Amino acid sequence: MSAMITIFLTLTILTLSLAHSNLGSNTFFSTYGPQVDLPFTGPLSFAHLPYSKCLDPTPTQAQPEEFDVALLGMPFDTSVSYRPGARFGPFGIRAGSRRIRPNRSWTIAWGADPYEGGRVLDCGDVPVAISDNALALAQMEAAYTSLLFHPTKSNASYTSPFAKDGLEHPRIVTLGGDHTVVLPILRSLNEVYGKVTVIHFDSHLDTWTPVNSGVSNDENSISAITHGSFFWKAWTEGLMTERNVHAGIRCKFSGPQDLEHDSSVGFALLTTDDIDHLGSSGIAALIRERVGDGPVYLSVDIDVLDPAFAPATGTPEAGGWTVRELKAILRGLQGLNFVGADIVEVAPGVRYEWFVFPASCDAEGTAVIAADLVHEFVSMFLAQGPVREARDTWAERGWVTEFVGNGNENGGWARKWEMPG
Ligand SMILES: [Mn+2]
Repeated sequence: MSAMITIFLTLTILTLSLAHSNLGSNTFFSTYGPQVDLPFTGPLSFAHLPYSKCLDPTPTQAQPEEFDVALLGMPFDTSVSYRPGARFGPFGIRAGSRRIRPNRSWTIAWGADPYEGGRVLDCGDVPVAISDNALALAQMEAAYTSLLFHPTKSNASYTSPFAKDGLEHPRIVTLGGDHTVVLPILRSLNEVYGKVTVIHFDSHLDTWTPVNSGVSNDENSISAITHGSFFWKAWTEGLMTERNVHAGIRCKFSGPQDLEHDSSVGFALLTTDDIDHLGSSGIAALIRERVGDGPVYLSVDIDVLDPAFAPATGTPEAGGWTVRELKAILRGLQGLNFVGADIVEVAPGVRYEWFVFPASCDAEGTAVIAADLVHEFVSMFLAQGPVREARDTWAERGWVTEFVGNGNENGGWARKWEMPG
């Protein structure tokens, strides 16, 4: 019996090696070229970027150990006031990014592909404790700090002018997770930059005190730290300047005293409805004026958008901005001194249709939007110049553009593009 097995194994090995040697030069590579990722193939990293477990002493991928921008998932959702599920945010955002790829990410607005040159790396997720929030916060802070002190890839000096040690530190785009993840992030940033100014897109204030909002009667307890109180906590710890700003606020309050308290912890406020008077550019201009030229941290809660666009989130609020409006405002912030950014409260698990009918479900739509916003953050962080319009690109290429106005002094809004014949 064992002789038969030996013969069988020998024949099998012979057959396999013959099959291999018969390939000759007729390999997949020689016939079809590199093993590229299609939108629907490959392992799950953000935008098909290289993926590395950057928190390990020996990263899983030997090659891309240096980066200028890192993506880091924080799948933490155990301090929410309503629906949990944001622990699936990093997975969902990566899945929503599948149609973004290096070499297929050039946009008119930025005039560049931010993934060109290998400066962006997906560093995976922080393994967070699921039954101990104090431990989870410590883990997220340690992870963020580990990446902050990672060497950068290029010689550019985006962050060194603001760093206490005068060195260049990478910028991290965090994939949440519920909004509480910003507290360990601000604690970590404080080590490098001191106080930072926060630009906070959200339908909610997130500055509520735990006692007044009824989530805890002990301000010093870990139970006091939730996704609705973390900015209050960050303020008490001296992590933020007095020039912070909320944009897109429209939730329901306990009364005007919530707004007074918000103002007392360093925030100014732009409501969702302000866009009707100011427009996207007016909103961006006020934000810029407010935050000034120091180090700025950008935090975007997906629920700043209307639930018509992004329903897969834990505490949806009706009457929000469109994706296009939010992107226009974000682009208006180009040139500020961002030291980091996040997209939080993406909870694709809220709608389980993802796995049943992905083409039309709410979870996928929300995740596609979140991934697109991450692409905007990365593009803005690595942009070489101001945001562009199509006519800038056409002009560079020698193509003719013509304004067709309505004759008034504003010159008219319709534009006629004459393509080369
Ligand atoms: Mn919110």
